[in-house]
Amino acid sequence: MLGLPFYCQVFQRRLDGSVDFFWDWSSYKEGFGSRLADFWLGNENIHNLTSLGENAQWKELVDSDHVQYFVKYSSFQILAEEKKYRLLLGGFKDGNSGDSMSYHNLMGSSTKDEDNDLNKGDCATTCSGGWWYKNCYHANLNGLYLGGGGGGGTAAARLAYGERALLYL
Ligand SMILES: [Ca+2]
Repeated sequence: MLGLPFYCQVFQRRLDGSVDFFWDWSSYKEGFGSRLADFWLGNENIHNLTSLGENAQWKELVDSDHVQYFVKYSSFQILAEEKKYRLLLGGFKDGNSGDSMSYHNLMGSSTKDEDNDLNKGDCATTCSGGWWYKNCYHANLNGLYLGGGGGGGTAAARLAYGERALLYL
């Protein structure tokens, strides 16, 4: 299980794969799933949270084969919808998983009905998620849920798969 202090603001959780994460733009905007189980808080909510919180940090816990990987970035903001919920990530600060998110910095969000990536194709559809895809990803925590058994290789590579994960401020 992934545990964390109660005062953290969780904006993504995937523990049991009970919730489908392959949704369209409006679903990623509003959020989906259950706070009691797996969910995405919603890009609009995350935008509001991170634009108010000047000290917002991206923190990530991933459980792969029952090994926990943690990574933290010094700051985290996503811009408004008219900026396509662009990701502004500060520097890699701490963690045992390697840096797989910096690759996604400055990208707009992409969903299966809105392609804002740099790939000739459509990463969100190819990779079955909604994310700040580039060409396409180093981390894909909203992609297909593999239940902690997928990935393999290095910790950073494991983060590219849908493992048990928590993203929080
Ligand atoms: Ca594209």
